[in-house]
Amino acid sequence: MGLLLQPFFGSILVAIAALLLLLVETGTGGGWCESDGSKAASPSSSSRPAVAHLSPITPCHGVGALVTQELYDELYPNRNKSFYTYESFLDAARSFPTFGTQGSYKTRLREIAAFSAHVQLETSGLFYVEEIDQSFNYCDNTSIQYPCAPGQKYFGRGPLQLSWNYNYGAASAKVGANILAKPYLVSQDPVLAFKSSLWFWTTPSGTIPSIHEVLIGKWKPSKADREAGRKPGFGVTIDIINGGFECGKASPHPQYRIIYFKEFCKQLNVSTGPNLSCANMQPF
Ligand SMILES: *[C@@H]1O[C@H](CO)[C@@H](O)[C@H](O)[C@H]1NC(C)=O
Ligand SMILES: *[C@@H]1O[C@H](CO)[C@@H](O)[C@H](O)[C@H]1NC(C)=O
Ligand SMILES: *[C@@H]1O[C@H](CO)[C@@H](O)[C@H](O)[C@H]1NC(C)=O
Ligand SMILES: CC(=O)N[C@H]1CO[C@H](CO)[C@@H](O)[C@@H]1O
Repeated sequence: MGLLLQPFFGSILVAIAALLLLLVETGTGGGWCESDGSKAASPSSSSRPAVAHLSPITPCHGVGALVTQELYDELYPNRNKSFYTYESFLDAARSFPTFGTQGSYKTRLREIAAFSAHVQLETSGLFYVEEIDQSFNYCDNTSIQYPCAPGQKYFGRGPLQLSWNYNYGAASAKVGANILAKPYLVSQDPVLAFKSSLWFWTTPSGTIPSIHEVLIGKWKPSKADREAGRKPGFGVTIDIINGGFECGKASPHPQYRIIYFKEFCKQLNVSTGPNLSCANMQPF
């Protein structure tokens, strides 16, 4: 993924976001999660407001049962509110229904924490839509299956900053738009932006597992994985997302990803699990 390393944007926008949220919340309900009873479970006083409205009982199956609009705002207070809307998040998630919906309640929360951590590093918490430095074209011209379209650049776009022509190419059939031919569409449509990231999150590639299957405990390292030091845990999700630049070497980025992950786990009241670092893992 194209890298962005930006500090948190503490800002008065947060206050405005809260106001906007109040205005829209009544109309949106639980998105596609019509009979979501989790909001009703809100206790009124809690030292951890981020988890106060989460219920271990999820009467419907979408990720919206877990990530309510209220939690979405708490996880991404600095997001670009005219682009990364809650509705577009739910819309995109409908096409990738395993995201945040499999495993125990704690497992699902940990997946949201991991997603939020990577999103924090990649886009400063859904603030950026496109990579800041757009000078590099991320065109791997050895990809015969997904050749770069003339004049197009495949720098990071969307929540996880999808990069490289081969990713845009492989994602195209699954996100419902030819983003290999027109990568700029990803920055124009928030649903497409979320879809491109959720596609990456939930889709294995050859011997590389999906981040989703690592986090739900489905991935079992092969002999080659074990020899490469890859073990189940958050560390290997860094390897999947950007191992070539961040794993098996000294790099500041994975340390930030881990810091963010710990923060989000704390916010969601869930343990981080083992093997957080990829410093001793070879890149995929
Ligand atoms: C935020 O979204 C709006 C609307 O899509 C866009 O015009 C603006 O450039 C975005 N801001 C950033 C920092 O990407
Ligand atoms: C592929 O890219 C490399 C490096 O940018 C360049 O030297 C080479 O000529 C390109 N090959 C083709 C077939 O375009
Ligand atoms: C956090 O999790 C622990 C252990 O699962 C539980 O005992 C505690 O009540 C939770 N706290 C909140 C605020 O949800
Ligand atoms: C290096 C390291 O911390 N490895 C741990 C990864 O997680 C497994 C399962 O909990 C542990 O047994 C390893 O010690």
